[in-house]
Amino acid sequence: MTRVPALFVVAVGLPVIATAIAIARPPAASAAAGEGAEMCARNIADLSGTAAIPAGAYTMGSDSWYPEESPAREAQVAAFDIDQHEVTNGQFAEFVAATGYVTLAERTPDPADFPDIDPDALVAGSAVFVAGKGPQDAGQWRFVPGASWRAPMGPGSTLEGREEYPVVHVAYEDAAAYAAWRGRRLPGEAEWERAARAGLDRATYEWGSELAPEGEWRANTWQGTFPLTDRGEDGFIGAAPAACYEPSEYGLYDMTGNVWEWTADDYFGDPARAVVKGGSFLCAESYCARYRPAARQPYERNFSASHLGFRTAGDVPAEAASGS
Ligand SMILES: [Ca+2]
Repeated sequence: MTRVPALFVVAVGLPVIATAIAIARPPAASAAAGEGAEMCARNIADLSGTAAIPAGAYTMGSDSWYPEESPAREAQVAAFDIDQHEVTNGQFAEFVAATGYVTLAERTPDPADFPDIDPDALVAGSAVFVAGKGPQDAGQWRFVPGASWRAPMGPGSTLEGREEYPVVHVAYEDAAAYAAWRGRRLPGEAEWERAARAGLDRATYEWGSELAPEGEWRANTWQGTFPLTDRGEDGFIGAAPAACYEPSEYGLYDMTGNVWEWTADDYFGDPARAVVKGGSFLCAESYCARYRPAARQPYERNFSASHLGFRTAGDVPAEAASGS
C-alpha cells in the first residue's frame, strides 16, 4: 500500500487539510492549561501504570446516538490490561531516546510516492487546531509544517512543562511502534470500550447518565460552540495533563475527552482507517458529542493531529485471568 502522508489526508469531521500546503505561520503557543492546573496535583508516577480489565460480556455500541455506533450488541472480551492514562510526552521521549524512532509527521514524504505533486510541496508536518481569538475569530485546523510530537504547535513550540501531557501528532504506526517497544499493543475497539464503560452497561457516559453530574465536569471536553468559543468550564482550554480528572471505577483516567485514542481495529473493514475512541478537548455538545464510550470515529492510519494520542494494552495470561 502506498503510504499517503498525513498532509494529504482528509479526516472525517475536519475541514479539508489535504491541499492546504500553504506554509502556515507557526501559531503562537496557545493557552494549553487553563485554570484547572491545580486539579493536577496527582503525580502520575505514583499510579500503578496499568489496570486489569476482567473478561466478560457487555453491551457495545448504542442505538441512541450516531449511526456508526449502532447496533447496540453484545461483545465478549478476554481479560486484558490497559494503561491507566494516555501515553505522555515524557514516556514517548523515553522511547525515542532509546530507539531513535522518527515519527511519520517528522518524515518528509517521498516524491516517488507522489509523482504528480511538486516535490517542494512535500513537507513534514501535522494537523494543528489553532484556537481563535474570540467569537468573531473561529479556531481552525491547519496543516503546520514542522509540527510534531516534539513541537506540538509547530516550530518554536516545545515540550517544556508538558512532560505529563498526552503525546500527540502520532500516527497509528508511531503508536504501534511505541507499544511494541514496551512489549505491548494497541487495544482493540471492543476492549477499549469495555474498559471505558467500567462495568456500567449501556450508560451514556463513562460515569453514568449525565455529562456533568451536579455541575461537576468529569473530563476535558469543549464547553461552548465549536469552533468559536470554548468557555473552559472543565478547567482546560486545550489538552490537560494526563490523569487530572477523577478515575473511573476501573482506575482509568481520561478515557473520556482530552485526546482521541487509537485502537487497533479497522473502521468498517477499511484497512486504511482505524477506529479512534474517547473524543477530545475539541468535542462539544453542539458539534461532536463523541465523549462517550460508544462513540467512534475513523482516522486514516497515517493521519496525525494535535488532539490525537493513544494508550497501550497487554494480554493477561489465562491462568491469571481465571484467578487461579
Ligand atoms: Ca476543556
